[in-house]
Amino acid sequence: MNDLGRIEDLPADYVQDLRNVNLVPLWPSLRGVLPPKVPTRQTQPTCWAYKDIKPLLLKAGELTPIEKAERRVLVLANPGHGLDKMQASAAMYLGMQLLMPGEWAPSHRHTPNAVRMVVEGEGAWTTVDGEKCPMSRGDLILTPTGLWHEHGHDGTEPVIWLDVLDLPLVYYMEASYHINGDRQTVVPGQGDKQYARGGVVPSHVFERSKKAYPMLRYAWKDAKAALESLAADDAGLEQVQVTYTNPETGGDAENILGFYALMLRPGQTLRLSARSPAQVFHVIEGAVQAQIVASTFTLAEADTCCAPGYEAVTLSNLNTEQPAFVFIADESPLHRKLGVYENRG
Ligand code: GTQ
Repeated sequence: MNDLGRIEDLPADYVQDLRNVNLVPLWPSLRGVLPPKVPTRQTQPTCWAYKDIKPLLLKAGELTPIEKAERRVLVLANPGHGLDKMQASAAMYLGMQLLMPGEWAPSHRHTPNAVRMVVEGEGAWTTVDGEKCPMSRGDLILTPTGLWHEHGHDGTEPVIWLDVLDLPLVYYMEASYHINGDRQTVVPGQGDKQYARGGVVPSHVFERSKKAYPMLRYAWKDAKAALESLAADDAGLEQVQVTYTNPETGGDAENILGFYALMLRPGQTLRLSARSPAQVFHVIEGAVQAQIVASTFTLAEADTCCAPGYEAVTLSNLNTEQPAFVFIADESPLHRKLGVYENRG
């Protein structure tokens, strides 16, 4: 119930007098911008099936040459925000990108942060800040704010990956722009080789790396091995999950969005508490049911769904013999930095 005065309660000529000098009364809109107890969320539980995306993306490969697209991407848009806004949530953008054999997506850099989660195909690479990162299924590759990046493909089959960017937030901040560049010179050295084991980091002549992003590629084989080791170490551990971190600082891998890999034990049902950040779930291996508010999604491999913030999510591994593996992206680093992070249990 809105107990406050409405705009219609005011004389129309008074409202017009206000508007003529760029003023508006707060009280008719106060409950809209500060609703009681729970925020208004436009983010709707939404699921995107890979079986729907893949043929349409391959069709885009026929319809639009890479030179005409720069990045050949179909955006996973949340209808709650309006499809044209190209948002999965308030701060997250999702896209499925296709690179055909021999194609090259030219070098550029931009203010939004991105990551890529490789879905299908071998032989592609992304060069980030001079480091050539090979792309295999399940690998996570960072292209943080301001770093040059370009994609190429030396293989024989189409390569498809999921892009996750904080573009909606950076755009809303009126801080989103890009710069095009020349093909990068690849420099020797790979962060994932230098930081091959947790707990031991390179001491370059007793100076620790000053790179803001010392590790750009997180191989799936390593993240999966970490999850399996974590699960085996403690059979009672309910949430078998790892966070993709910056190995020098131990903090989140990027500044705005958080990235995690979750293992669901065979047949496991896991309730994730209601926290303020919105989340995205993408199945790397297995079959998973996701219950989000009033929606129940059955996710096969490479399927993706999103959940609004302030809602609990229940994930179930539909296979009783094999574990399932889920990539999660969320808005936690942003919420924590802004001091609005909540866990409501
Ligand atoms: O690959 O650099 O999905 O710049 C959107 C913007 C991918 C990219 C996207 C981009 C990229």
